[in-house]
Amino acid sequence: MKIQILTIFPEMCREVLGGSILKRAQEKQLAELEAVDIRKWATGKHRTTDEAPYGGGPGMVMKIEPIDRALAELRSPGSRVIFLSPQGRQLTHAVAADLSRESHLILLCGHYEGVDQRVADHLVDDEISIGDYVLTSGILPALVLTDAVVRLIPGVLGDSLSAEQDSFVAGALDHPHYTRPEVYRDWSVPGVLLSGNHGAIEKWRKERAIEATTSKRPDLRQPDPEGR
Ligand code: 9D3
Repeated sequence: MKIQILTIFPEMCREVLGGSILKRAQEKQLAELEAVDIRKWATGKHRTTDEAPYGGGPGMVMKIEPIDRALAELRSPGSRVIFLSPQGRQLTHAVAADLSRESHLILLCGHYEGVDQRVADHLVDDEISIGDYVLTSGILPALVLTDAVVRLIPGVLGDSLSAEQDSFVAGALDHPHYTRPEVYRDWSVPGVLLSGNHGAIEKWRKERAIEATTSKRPDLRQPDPEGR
């Protein structure tokens, strides 16, 4: 899968795209991740990408022409252009899973007060937000979306991890995890985890996961196969 992040601050993305899981995905040739500078398609002496809003008011608005030219050049037959915007549908695990099956994503980031409305109305295929809080730009949302999508591409994580995650992660919280020491101050590790009884450990983990979900995130609770 190819993901291109279209922004006026490509440097801000490159650091994140070159680290950890995202780096490994690229080394394994499962993903090609690129930050692309909108300014490349800006014209004039000052390569302007933004101007004052029609109708007045504070701040600047990103111009449509450089974005249109950029998208015309970057789009491919199977590409999906996603505008990161506070007005988009919210990113969830299900949306990320859907996007992980695409072959080419172009993620358009807004900056300043916003982007000329004609971009959202005529030039993009999809509009996505990462949640109801105000950020300063669409860059972090584009990186969040990239991270959530790339880790779902088959082969990027270990196979055991990915199989588990499909049936589980989207619908419930994880069970608690412990490592050494067995006792720290007077806080001890639950005895069942030291018992060597794998059946009992599996049962304990399932129960703790359900318990955590019910008490902390009841909205995520999904009925078990027996409908409870
Ligand atoms: C300060 C201007 N705001 C008026 C209430 C509008 C506004 C413009 C631009 C708010 C945020 C932004 C920058 N944010 C994004 O581009 C963005 C975003 C976000 O802020 N929160 C969650 N998801 C996203 S996706 C893109």
